[in-house]
Amino acid sequence: IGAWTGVYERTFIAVKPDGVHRRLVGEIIRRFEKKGFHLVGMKLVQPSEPLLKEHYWGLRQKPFFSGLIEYMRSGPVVAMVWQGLDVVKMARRMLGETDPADSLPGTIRGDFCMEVGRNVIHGSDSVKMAQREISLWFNPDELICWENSSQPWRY
Ligand code: 3AN
Repeated sequence: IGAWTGVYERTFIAVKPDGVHRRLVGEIIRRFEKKGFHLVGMKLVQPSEPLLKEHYWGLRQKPFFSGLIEYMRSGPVVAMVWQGLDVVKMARRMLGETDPADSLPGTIRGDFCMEVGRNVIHGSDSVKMAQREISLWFNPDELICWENSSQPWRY
């Protein structure tokens, strides 16, 4: 019963254009599903420049900022919200480090990419950032609220 009564976090995960192009969407979803997290929102989007600039606002001073925005605009992105116990931190561990070279085998970046500028996936780095990113990418009515279901385990 405990597993259903805790306060669940939500995190924002996005398969970046290189991940979509390389057909890694299914593999990534599979990993999050098998871990036990609940998918509460998902869409394929071509992100606009203003959206991406807002998303990466904290990196606006970095020398790679314009290249990052260009890369993120190069194709559709699969935007998702995953929910579960400690999901923000655990998802970051599943992703690996920002630089794939520092990412262990078994992590998504460790298994599927080589370059920091083409690192396949995004995941929120804190609960606060997750809330900000979820509200930036999703409308509330695009998210499913499993807690309100009479049988929350049947999702
Ligand atoms: P993370 O995505 O692991 O949270 P951030 O937030 O520091 O890492 O960086 C956001 C994104 O910016 C990275 N996923 C990567 O695509 C890009 N990036 C970060 N550092 C560099 C870098 N040194 N050169 C090129 N791109 C970078």
